[in-house]
Amino acid sequence: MVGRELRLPPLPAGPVAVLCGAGLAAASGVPTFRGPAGLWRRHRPEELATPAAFARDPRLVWEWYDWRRGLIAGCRPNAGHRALARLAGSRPGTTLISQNVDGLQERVPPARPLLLHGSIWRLRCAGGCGRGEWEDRRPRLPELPPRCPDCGGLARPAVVWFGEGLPAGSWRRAAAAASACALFLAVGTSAVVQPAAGLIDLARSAGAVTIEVNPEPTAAAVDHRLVGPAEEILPALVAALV
Ligand code: BV8
Ligand code: ZN
Repeated sequence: MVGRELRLPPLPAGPVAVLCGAGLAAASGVPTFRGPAGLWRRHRPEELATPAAFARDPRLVWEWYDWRRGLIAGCRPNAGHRALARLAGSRPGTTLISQNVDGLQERVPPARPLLLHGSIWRLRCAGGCGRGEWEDRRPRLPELPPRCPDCGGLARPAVVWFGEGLPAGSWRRAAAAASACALFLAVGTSAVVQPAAGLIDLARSAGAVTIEVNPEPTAAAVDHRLVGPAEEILPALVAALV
């Protein structure tokens, strides 16, 4: 912590679960959803990240994702991602749970976060021809909207849109981790989007110590708030946890 000593609350022994939000990637240059830079051509994410928006104008939705993919391709993991990777690699029983689709945490081994909302680097067939998801890491796609290689129908980003259910396996494992942890960290999330934000309450009701890491206090009911940027707080917090 440059200039300011970080005062940490008592940290329990036992498993740790971490819920990561867009704020974790802010220092890498990825715009958050509800921050000033969250707008694209005057559209809010909640308007574009929906099945209805895609059905209405798949090209517009794909232009937004293609722009984000191009932007994220130029971003690198930051000290916050590296601290969480250190935690995952050094403290047994650590579970990283991410709402982010940017793929940045996955670039810092050994962290393999549970992806609640999918990945912007994966696509799937929107026509339901049965082809499984596939990865495409090209920063800008040659054709918008992209097509399914098997049936030639529309492809869609393999992310969870508003109104869609979360991947059952990831959700089940995330809820299990939140219910069994001794310490739950909510990092860089406005704790607005459900059911992800509900993991904080689940952990707290199961007896975990809950800590929020965010420059802006949120409405989340937590035991402690470490007010500041994740890229500064997490290295010091993880040093006290491993
Ligand atoms: C579901 C993938 C049911 C896409 C995302 C009314 C109508 C319809 C639905 C609802 C409704 N009311 C509630 C709902 C449910 C809805 C919801 O929660 N809506 C919200 C807006 C109220 N949820 C859903 O629809 C979910 N599905 O409920 O389905 C169902 C069940 C079974 C079967 C069928 C259906 C699906 C939600 C998933 C949506 N997809 N992403 C894409 O990315 O394109 S959500 C999106 O928001 C991102 O994933 C993002 O990560 C996530 C959460 O946002 P945050 O991460 O918290 O980011 P945010 O910008 O909000 O905040 C950033 C924070 O960082 C701030 O607090 C800031 O202070 C802080 N920060 C800034 N800098 C830093 C920092 N912190 C630390 N360090 C820094 N340096
Ligand atoms: Zn197909």
